[in-house]
Amino acid sequence: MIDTKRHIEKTILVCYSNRKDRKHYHNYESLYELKFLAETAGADVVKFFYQENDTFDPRYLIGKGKVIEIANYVKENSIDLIIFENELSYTQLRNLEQIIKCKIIDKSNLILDIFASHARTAQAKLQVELAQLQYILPRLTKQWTHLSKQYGGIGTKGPGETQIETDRRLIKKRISILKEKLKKISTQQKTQSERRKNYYRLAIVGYTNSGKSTLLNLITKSNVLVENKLFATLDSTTKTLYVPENETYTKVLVSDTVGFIKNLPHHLVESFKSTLSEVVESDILLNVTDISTPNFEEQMAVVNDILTDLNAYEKLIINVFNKVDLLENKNIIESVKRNYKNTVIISALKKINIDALFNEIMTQILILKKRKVFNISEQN
Ligand SMILES: Nc1nc2c(ncn2[C@@H]2O[C@H](COP(=O)(O)OP(=O)(O)OP(=O)(O)O)[C@@H](O)[C@H]2O)c(=O)[nH]1
Ligand SMILES: [Mg+2]
Repeated sequence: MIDTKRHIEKTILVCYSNRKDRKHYHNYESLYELKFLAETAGADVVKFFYQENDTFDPRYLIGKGKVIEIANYVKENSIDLIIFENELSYTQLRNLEQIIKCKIIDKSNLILDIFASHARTAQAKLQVELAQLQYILPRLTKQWTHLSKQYGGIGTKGPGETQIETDRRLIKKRISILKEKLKKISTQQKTQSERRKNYYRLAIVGYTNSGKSTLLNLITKSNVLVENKLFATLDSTTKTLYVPENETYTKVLVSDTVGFIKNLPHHLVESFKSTLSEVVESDILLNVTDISTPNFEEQMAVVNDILTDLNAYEKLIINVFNKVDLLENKNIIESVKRNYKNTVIISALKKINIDALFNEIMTQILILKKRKVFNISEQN
């Protein structure tokens, strides 16, 4: 029988941290998230390399000694793939590959790969292809093309096999075609969103794997894909929720959205802006955080930055702290209640405290209704 399973790549992870530069400071914990990402893409992670200092070596990013240490490890342990937490310039990549005889990719490349394999709808596929081409364009060299042909697996998927990337001109042309196509889809979506204007709209946002889709399924009795993987959801799905109010119901449209992550590649955020229009057009955001993660506050900061970038930070926000069933240190509950507004602490999986969430949604809708009445009377 033919073994159709793809060769699982034996992988090591490398993270460089600069103590003097906040933007390039990464703690050791970052490697665990990178490991989860790599495993989501099907890699077998066997070792971490972490280096922290005050000045980076522009030739390799990490120090030469570290490069040699990694090169020896790769040779002795038959490593197939190295993934860097940090973004590498073309020159650094080339210099590293001259010493370490192994395929090297960075986190942006890895995330693009995961997005490529999770994209289902035409829009998501176009968005991912656009982001991939924009990533490849400045890195396009003989060596890259050579690598993409030579290796299968992580870091070489997507438009890799075609001849496209051998020619910058063709890539640029393809980029403009993709942009045109995406523009058309986004015009169609605008018509759709006009129709939705009569309803209150709620968008579920948050860090990847925080439980957004689980929550959508629970509150709207739906069945969208839930997985213990990063970026299970790439497209926004919209479902209807009827929120009880006195004797009647208020119809609310609820959208699930793509999750966020630290250092999400810039091109990817740009390409996904039309998918994220759900966030921009919504009235209320359900900001879902996995409270059981030790670095949940760091994750919230990442989400806040992206919301600010989308101009969505001023919206009514309900801070939903999820996975309370996994939380060991219960003191954290009191501290989040103190530190954040409009807080609900739930478990979407174990259905804990969901009534409180509905109450909070209703409270926010009443605030919106009052605002609307106020705006109308102001205009008259
Ligand atoms: N223990 C526990 N697990 C949960 C809870 N909510 C979600 N999960 C699990 O967390 C994992 C991720 O859930 P999803 O709903 O797919 O998360 P998501 O935020 O939509 O993830 P992406 O779409 O990948 O960004 C799944 O394995 C869920 O079963 C919860 O309240 N408690
Ligand atoms: Mg999801």
